[in-house]
Amino acid sequence: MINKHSPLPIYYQLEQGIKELIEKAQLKPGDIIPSERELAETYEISRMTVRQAINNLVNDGYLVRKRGIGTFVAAKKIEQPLKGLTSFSEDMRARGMEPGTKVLDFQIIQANKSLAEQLQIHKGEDVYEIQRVRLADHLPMALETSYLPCHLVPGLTREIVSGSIYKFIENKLGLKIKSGIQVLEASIARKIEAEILQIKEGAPVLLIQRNSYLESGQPLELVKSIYRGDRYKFTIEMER
Ligand code: 16G
Repeated sequence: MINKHSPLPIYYQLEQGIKELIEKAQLKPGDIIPSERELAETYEISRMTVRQAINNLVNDGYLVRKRGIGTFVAAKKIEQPLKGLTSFSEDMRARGMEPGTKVLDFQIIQANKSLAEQLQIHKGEDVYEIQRVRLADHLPMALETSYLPCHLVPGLTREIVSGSIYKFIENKLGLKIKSGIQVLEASIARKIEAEILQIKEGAPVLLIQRNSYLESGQPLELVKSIYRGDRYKFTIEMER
């Protein structure tokens, strides 16, 4: 796994080597990794170098450290195709996982200038502001803040948003959510976000903004989400 004559740093070679074993399923989720000392002895490298490789793999979500027990191969990341305009609840169910939602905030606010522009409504109009933690099999995956014009989604309650908003809009209101634009950006978790998502402050996250539209072209929602970088990866299918 390690070539001391390679121009690549040793920590990097070890990191790539372990990653490859995980990707080839020679190391499986839940498997324990040899200790720092054992790895250092096996490859005749320093413990500092081993620690650097392991730290990077922990940050990237390939390994998890359990204090006092050891370091283990993490559960596989959720691979989300960026294709259909699906909801979180649908995505999780499609994978056989149980979607969950913790509502942190549900209130009606008056749109400021920028919100009014994005939702194509007048400044001061009522908008739902909803903050939810989205869970998969009881584990927090994303923190989502949604804004929807009240007049488009009458009767929305805290109880409804603890389930699926899209289901309510489509099945109860009979509206068709037609299209969306999504922007993805890399970032790191701030303290409060890290606490909510149960990750370390400074851990990598993906910021996603979705603007979605009804058949009429009217903007339905503006959603800003923070996804755990250690649990999620996104795939895009392309043709040429
Ligand atoms: C997804 C959408 C979000 C939408 C939500 C509805 C992304 C990045 N965001 O989380 O825009 O509001 O699904 O989910 O995919 P729900 O129907 O389960 O409430």
